[in-house]
Amino acid sequence: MSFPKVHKAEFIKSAQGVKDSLPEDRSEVVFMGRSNVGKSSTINTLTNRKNLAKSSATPGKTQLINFFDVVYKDENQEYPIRLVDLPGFGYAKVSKTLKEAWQYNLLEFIKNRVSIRLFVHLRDARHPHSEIDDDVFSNLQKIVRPDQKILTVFTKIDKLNQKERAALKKEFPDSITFTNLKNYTIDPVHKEILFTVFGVTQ
Ligand SMILES: Nc1nc2c(ncn2[C@@H]2O[C@H](COP(=O)(O)OP(=O)(O)OP(=O)(O)O)[C@@H](O)[C@H]2O)c(=O)[nH]1
Ligand SMILES: [Mg+2]
Repeated sequence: MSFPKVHKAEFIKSAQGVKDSLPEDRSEVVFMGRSNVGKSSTINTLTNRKNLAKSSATPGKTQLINFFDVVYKDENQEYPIRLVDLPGFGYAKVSKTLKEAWQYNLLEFIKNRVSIRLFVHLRDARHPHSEIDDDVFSNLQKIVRPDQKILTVFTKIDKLNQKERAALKKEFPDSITFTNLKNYTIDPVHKEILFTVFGVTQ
């Protein structure tokens, strides 16, 4: 049997918070991380689509919660999931009021949404000890439920040399190291999604 592949991917909706989000009718994989770390790009790489999620060199591009419905498929079966692109945290150029409103909305969202099964925490491979990411990770650990998992993905490893990549892997053995540039495989992330949500192994 071959491993399930992305068969369909479509943008469904943008929301501001819990209230205007989609009904919780599909298992969700949430992408979170600092602004500009590569959340939207990673969703595009995963779905093999150039512009499904809007990515930009300007931090703060994603300002709403964006939902994408994705269907994996193998010979026998379809595996429907939902990918959720969250606004990045740590973006300095918005007003304090807007920042606080976002933080409140995002926290409400990740805490209360029962459909979330996997938190993908993206971190910049060049700054593996960033304090804000350490805070996010420990706060996630406090709220994660038994049916949920946190996956750390280090992005932008194209910016590291071989020695630095090996050191990163050694220090964070449970993480996935990855780049959206060049032909680097994103299969480990697909595998983690399919295993966590559907128990698919292979
Ligand atoms: N070198 C390198 N650049 C990347 C990688 N992934 C994304 N980028 C670039 O980083 C910038 C930000 O990428 P986005 O995917 O928009 O980042 P984001 O986390 O969605 O940002 P916000 O929506 O602002 O929170 C873009 O210029 C991307 O082309 C990567 O793996 N390596
Ligand atoms: Mg984005």
